[in-house]
Amino acid sequence: MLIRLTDELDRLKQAAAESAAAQITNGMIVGLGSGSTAAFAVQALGRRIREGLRITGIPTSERTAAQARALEIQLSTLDEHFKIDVTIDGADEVETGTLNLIKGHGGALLREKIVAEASERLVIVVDHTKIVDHLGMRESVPVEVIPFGWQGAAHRLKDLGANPTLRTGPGGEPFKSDGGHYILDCGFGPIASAETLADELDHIVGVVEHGLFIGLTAEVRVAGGGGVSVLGP
Ligand code: A5P
Repeated sequence: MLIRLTDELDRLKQAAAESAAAQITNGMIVGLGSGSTAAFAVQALGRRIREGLRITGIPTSERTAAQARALEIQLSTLDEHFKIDVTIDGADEVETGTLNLIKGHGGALLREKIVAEASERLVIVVDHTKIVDHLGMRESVPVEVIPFGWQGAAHRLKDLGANPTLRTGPGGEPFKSDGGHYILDCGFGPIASAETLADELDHIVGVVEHGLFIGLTAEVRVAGGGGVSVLGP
């Protein structure tokens, strides 16, 4: 039963991702997101490139860069292309109405946010289980911190009402992001004002970035039983 459920979710993720990849046209600079849903988009772009599409990709993680290289997608950096036409990425939660996001459960939130900020359009691809009325209802907020003195940042996060948990790897060691930072997963429960919380997180010393993506989303492609629907501002 569990396997069948996973298969169904994968089918939905793929449908959302492929519908976004179909929008990409020749010559575009494309931000390549991270996570299992974004990986379906990268796969679809690889297929379109074999059929003649020409794009330049800006990856949001080492893992996505490796996938893109294997698919022979031409890659570049923000040094060379500071402006990105479209980024296709996944999300952990999407708030209806605002289209604000929680991202970072895959650990790539810092590069994802940098690429999103540099993008003319951020297209989010999700299955319907990611849509929520209020951010924080189901998922914690990942907060990326400098390893030095991370416990101090954890105390400040507790003062804000979170219960920070240091993310660990398979052997129990602290998980390290591509930037060499730690991640504190912070359960806040339903967040009354994501803007206010984002501002508070921005002011904690030692916090590099957090997974609240506010006002960045241009479009969300949501796959459900009835097909892929598009949410816009
Ligand atoms: C990666 O750091 C994340 O922001 C992902 O985009 C997010 O966790 C969604 O991942 P899935 O598509 O695997 O659910």
